[in-house]
Amino acid sequence: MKIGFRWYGFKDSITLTQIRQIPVVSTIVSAVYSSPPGSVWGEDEISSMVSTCNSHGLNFDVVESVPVHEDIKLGRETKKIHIENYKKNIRLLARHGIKCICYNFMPVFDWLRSELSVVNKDGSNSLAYVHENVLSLNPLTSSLSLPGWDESYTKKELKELLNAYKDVTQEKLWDNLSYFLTEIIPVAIECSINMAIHTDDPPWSMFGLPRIITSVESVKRLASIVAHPANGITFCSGSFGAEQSNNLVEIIKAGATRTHFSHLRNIKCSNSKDFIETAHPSMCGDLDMYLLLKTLLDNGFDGYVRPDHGRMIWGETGRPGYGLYDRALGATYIAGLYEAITKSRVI
Ligand code: DNO
Repeated sequence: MKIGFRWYGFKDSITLTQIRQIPVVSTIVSAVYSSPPGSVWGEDEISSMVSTCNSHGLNFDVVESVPVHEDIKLGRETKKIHIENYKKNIRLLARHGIKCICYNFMPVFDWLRSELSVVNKDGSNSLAYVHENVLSLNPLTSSLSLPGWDESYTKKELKELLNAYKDVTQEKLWDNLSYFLTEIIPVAIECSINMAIHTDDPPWSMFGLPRIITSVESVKRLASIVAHPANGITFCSGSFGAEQSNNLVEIIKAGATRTHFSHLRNIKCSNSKDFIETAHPSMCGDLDMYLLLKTLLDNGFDGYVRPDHGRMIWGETGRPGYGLYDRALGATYIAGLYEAITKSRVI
């Protein structure tokens, strides 16, 4: 298992020098952010990211994410061009030593929180999700913005896009995902790249848009579309954990041979859908992080892990969820769990 840290590229205010000083982190998780979804990434940029990471004593092994163009998720005829570009990106990234590509299949929006800085008792800030506030949120007028959202759309384009999804049921979205995977997984196999679909975050539909990577059934169904380990998942504890009927241990076991990447973070749920992101340790939230990591390892997990979002602590400000300090604490906590779990096996 290798511990990674997300870095938002050369424009990130958090530097590779800082990341290098987190004692347990060896891998950078990043992406080319200057290319629009659906396009072929610039080889020069990939190569300079790889060499800059290497010169800081880090490896650039995991891409999060190569975004999937909406035309693919919508199953439009133009999907073919974007799928060809996706294949080119897989080949390009493999040539530069990338081992794992994380992606998601959530229509229009990536992860969602309604509150970006809830003040905790200790004075730190957390991201939170309040379902009632989300229900009253209109994506066409809201100014909410989260890292990972494609904000290149005009309001008119966004309206058209939301409209285009009116006929896309969950089943239709599964069909479109199947088509995509059947096309790209053979290329990933040929290039020895593991594809790892991220859990929908949170794992339920919103704004009338379908979401399908939400449960143990989803993991099984995903795995059956192309029966090869390269067709894998990113197990995200905080995303699956937000749905309280999900049994995370069962999900890990079901996805064991397909889990190449794991996002570990903790949450505290306050009613059926509301939750707040907490510090990583088990005692700070509802999730038993020891049990989750132990189940992953006991079931053969040997992929990449990264601390997921962190709170803002010690007066830090920055990209929601992606400050330095709390994520660094998360990384060392994960390393501590890993040491305890693996040593207790041989002693
Ligand atoms: C949230 C992240 C997600 C993730 C994408 C993967 O912080 O885990 O934005 O990167 O959904 O495609």
